[in-house]
Amino acid sequence: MSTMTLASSAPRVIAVVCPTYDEQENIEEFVSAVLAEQANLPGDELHVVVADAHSPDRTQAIVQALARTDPGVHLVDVRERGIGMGLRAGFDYALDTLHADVLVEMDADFQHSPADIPRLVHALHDGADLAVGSRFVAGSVNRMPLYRKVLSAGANQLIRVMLGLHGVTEITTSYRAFTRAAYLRLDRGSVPWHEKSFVAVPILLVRMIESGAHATEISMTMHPRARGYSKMIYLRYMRDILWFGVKSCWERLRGPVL
Ligand SMILES: Nc1nc2c(ncn2[C@@H]2O[C@H](COP(=O)(O)OP(=O)(O)OP(=O)(O)O)[C@@H](O)[C@H]2O)c(=O)[nH]1
Ligand SMILES: [Mg+2]
Repeated sequence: MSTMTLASSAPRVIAVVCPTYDEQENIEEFVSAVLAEQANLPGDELHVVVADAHSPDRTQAIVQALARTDPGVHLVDVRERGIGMGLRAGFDYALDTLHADVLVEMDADFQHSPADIPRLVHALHDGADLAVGSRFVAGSVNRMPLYRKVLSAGANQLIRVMLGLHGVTEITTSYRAFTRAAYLRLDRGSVPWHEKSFVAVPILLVRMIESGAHATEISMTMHPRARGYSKMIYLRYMRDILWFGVKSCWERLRGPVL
């Protein structure tokens, strides 16, 4: 388990990394909702890193304008599409430029509630390497439509069984916090950042746990998207996640393939 023992006066730098593509309807309100959580994280220094895939809408212009007046706001212009590429570029920026102690990974469309950030971060301060927001633990509220609840419950259960993953109940939602050390310990070459479906999100979590991260889960509130449009391509994601599950299951039983 990593420790975050720093000089007592040094604030811990918390970087909330959110990948975006065409989020002009959400981004300004989202950034200020995240930064408002600074009030609930005394002793920490909160930053928001928007890792935008060169959106054709006004997302970048809005973030640039915010960054000009607020040193806690950062824009990373990610030239390649895919949520994985956004996450990787955002994490790199947070580590290299902000020297972040903690990385928080979340969506920028208010499906993940900024109000849950302090509990994710506190779980790390209490000793975990990795805190996972889960819709499947006591206290969680899931306001998604029924078909989405069924899909996510099915995908999570299937992957857990195929991988023999017992420590966590939530693999697919991109709402987590982890220490700098846990991220650096991960074999980053084993995460398919370039995949255009969202499969990098579950695989990142699995690889982090495989690399020895001590994980804990916290309850979360999940909302349906209220503004903007979804970039999720369900069939592709389901195909990729199933393939990952089958490959991992095979490797567990027979040794590495492909
Ligand atoms: N950098 C980057 N971010 C992306 C890309 N595609 C989606 N995102 C962001 O990733 C987050 C999740 O994408 P969503 O479209 O909300 O996917 P979802 O939450 O599974 O689907 P909905 O429930 O319908 O919203 C959002 O913040 C998006 O703006 C991409 O290609 N690159
Ligand atoms: Mg969404």
